[in-house]
Amino acid sequence: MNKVFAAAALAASLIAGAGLATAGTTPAPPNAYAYIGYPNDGQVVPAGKPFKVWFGLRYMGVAPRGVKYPNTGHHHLLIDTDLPPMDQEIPSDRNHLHYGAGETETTLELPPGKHTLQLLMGDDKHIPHNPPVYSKKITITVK
Ligand SMILES: [Cu+2]
Repeated sequence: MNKVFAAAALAASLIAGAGLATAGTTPAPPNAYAYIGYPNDGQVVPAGKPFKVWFGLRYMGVAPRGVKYPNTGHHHLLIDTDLPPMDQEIPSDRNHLHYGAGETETTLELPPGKHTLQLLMGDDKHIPHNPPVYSKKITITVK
């Protein structure tokens, strides 16, 4: 086999492999994006008091879990954690909250200190879309 061709084939298979590992199979509009409408990045919220978190989403819709409808998904709020693997079901634990009823806001109470919040959309099976739709990670201080 021609060496150049072999190298190109290897590169192509590596790219295909990387593509598979970085997203689920449900398509999302390429311009869709999520954002946290409240609180703001760097905001200080009072301790011992629940606060609202607003989920923002553009160019995509919200549907409850289990509902497969084009260009929709449901919100997940990631607290004090990084993005999970993009080709697997989003974990469900105290750091990964699912809003499977189609909620677009929630009320949180967090212990004093710095915390990070980030939104990640999931499809009907809680798997991120392709391309994945997630917000910027913000940091807030509870005190
Ligand atoms: Cu979910």
